[in-house]
Amino acid sequence: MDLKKYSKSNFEYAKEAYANLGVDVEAAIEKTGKTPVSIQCWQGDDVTGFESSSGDLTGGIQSTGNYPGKARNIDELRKDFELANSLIPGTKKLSLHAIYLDAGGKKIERNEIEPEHFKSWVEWARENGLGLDFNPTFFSHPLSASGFTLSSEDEGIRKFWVEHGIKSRLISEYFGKELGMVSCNNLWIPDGFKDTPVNRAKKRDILAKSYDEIFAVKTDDRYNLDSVESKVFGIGVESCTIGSHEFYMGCAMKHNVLLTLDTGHYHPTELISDKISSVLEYMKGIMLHVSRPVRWDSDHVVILDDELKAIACEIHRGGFSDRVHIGLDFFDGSINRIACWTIGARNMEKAILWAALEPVKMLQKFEEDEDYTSRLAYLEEIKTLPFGIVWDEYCERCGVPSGSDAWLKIVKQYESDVLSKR
Ligand code: RNT
Ligand code: ZN
Repeated sequence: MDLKKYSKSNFEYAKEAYANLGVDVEAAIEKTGKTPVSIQCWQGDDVTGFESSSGDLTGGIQSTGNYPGKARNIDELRKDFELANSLIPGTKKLSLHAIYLDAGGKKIERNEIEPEHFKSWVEWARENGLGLDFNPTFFSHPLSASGFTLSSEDEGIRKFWVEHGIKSRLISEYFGKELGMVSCNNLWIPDGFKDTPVNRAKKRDILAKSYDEIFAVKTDDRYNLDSVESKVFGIGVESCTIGSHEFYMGCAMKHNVLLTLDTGHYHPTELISDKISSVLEYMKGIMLHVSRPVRWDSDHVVILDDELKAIACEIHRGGFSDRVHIGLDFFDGSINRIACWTIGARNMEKAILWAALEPVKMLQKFEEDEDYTSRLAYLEEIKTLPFGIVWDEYCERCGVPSGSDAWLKIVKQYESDVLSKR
């Protein structure tokens, strides 16, 4: 798309079209630009990480494809992300996992990680105007090989992972303090059974005890917000996931932490968009892991589909922007990884803008009046409003290319100059 194709007068026309429905386009653009989107660092290297000796990806998750050019070290990952960052509009955070520590090649056990091992990330984030989020890594480790971490019956193993969980909370708090933007610390564990267990309760008791210990350490809510992530099943963990949705509903309530809703972690016909207002009725907040499951939790790149728009609309309609922390979670190794970041994150931004441009007041009034005919009529009509013109304007104001021709050219150039030489 040609950047100059849409003149100011086209934007004025789009503004008018929305204004006719009572929508303030300027306010929508401003709101979108201020809504943080947390982008997962692990898309850049297929969830490998940079521990001194990194092994296979385990825990029932998989990155498939071997597109050339994946980041092999911290420097490459940062350079790659900087490029993606320059192509994505809005306020952004980078979500780090513990395995992305910068320990100068020294072996640091997971239960020994400290803020100092992430100091260079903080400096880099500051230079790049990014916030940070954190994730303890409970997989890809010899002590997770049995399939159990925080729910392990081996007290030594369990304690090791409890310590890891506590350390991660302190690192997240450090991020928030340093960068002046709250950091979310997302706890996901792979624990579960391949085949039908006969003592689910015991494992869940152990897991609950582990969280009691992890959350007994207090952190400052202004800097760190913990979140717990459930899952329905993983590869090799098909019959029982210890940290199920119901388990974490209770856990999040008990410990007053956020609940992470990963869009790939439910049965295929369940909609995350419907869960948002339900969860927020009783809980203080949600962390989203926006992903795209294709037949399973496949973590495909997020596209601008109806459910993505519905998620953003639910946040906007409910006035939940301050309580829903939007994060992405996908990792596709079969196409250019910088393009994955760019496409997925731009789509999330598009959905946020789409939601901000919805004539919520008008639609909600129809519903209040039980005029469901008008509600449906307008929900359909707004699909053909000049959204693309507003999106282009938003991108331009953020100083990023508005069309895929422009950004793709830059990514392809980098691919031939840099990625193809790796
Ligand atoms: C796994 C969870 C988890 C991971 C990341 C890498 O199914 O979604 O969030 O994807 O921590
Ligand atoms: Zn996730």
